[in-house]
Amino acid sequence: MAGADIKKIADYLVTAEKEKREAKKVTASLKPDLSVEEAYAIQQEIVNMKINEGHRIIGPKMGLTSFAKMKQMKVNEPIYGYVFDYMVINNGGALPFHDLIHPKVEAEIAFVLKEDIEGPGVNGAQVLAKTEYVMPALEIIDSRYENFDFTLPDVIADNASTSRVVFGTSFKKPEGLELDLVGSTLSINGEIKELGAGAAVLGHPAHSVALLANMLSRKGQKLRAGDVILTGGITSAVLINKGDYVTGKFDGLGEVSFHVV
Ligand code: OOG
Ligand code: MG
Repeated sequence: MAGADIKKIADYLVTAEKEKREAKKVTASLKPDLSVEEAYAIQQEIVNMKINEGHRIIGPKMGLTSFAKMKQMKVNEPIYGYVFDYMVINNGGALPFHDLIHPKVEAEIAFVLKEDIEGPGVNGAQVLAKTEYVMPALEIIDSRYENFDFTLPDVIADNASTSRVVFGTSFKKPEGLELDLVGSTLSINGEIKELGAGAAVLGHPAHSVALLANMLSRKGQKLRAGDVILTGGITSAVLINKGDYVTGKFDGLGEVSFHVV
């Protein structure tokens, strides 16, 4: 795929994000035979554009890590994208609905690394040994595509639907925690909409970070000390609306909330 075409599709997706409107998926007409490799090249171009605009990466994120989502998408490997500083909303803070297209929320566990992690061959135990702390998070995904209707390459090109994130303000050392057994509920206006356990994420959220390190190693990249990593939704994503109060509760890790205004 020519550099000019990669740039054109990256522009198309960044414009949809900025103009807060749905776009037709890339494989609908712009590039019907888009490959996973080409999709990551488009994602990289989007990342470069954001960095050139002065935004800073806070860390990579994993997506489609739950067996339910992988089955739904008919894929057997998760995807990754990048979270930027402008996407972070304070715990208990406000999410302006008009900033987004058709946002959904999902409960996740985030890792903060104290050491670099370089694949291949990384496992969950090695990840835990290099983790400074873990914290609860709510990720707000906002696919730029109509009705969240996309193929695997489409969603990779769209930076894995990454849009906003709220991190909890209680940090826990991973030692002694059983993150696979951490139960989590996702409530909107006091009503539980989704629930699950950490094991929904590839059996254990640390496996997600390990797989991310191994996937990045194929490109000669690694995870870095200080990276804040979203490991993927424990729950399915739920549509949110103006006026909603959203709360995620995580056994032993604390609570995260925000208000859609
Ligand atoms: C892709 C993003 C998925 C997750 O945690 O699984 C994701 C999507 O479903 O739009 O962030
Ligand atoms: Mg997610």
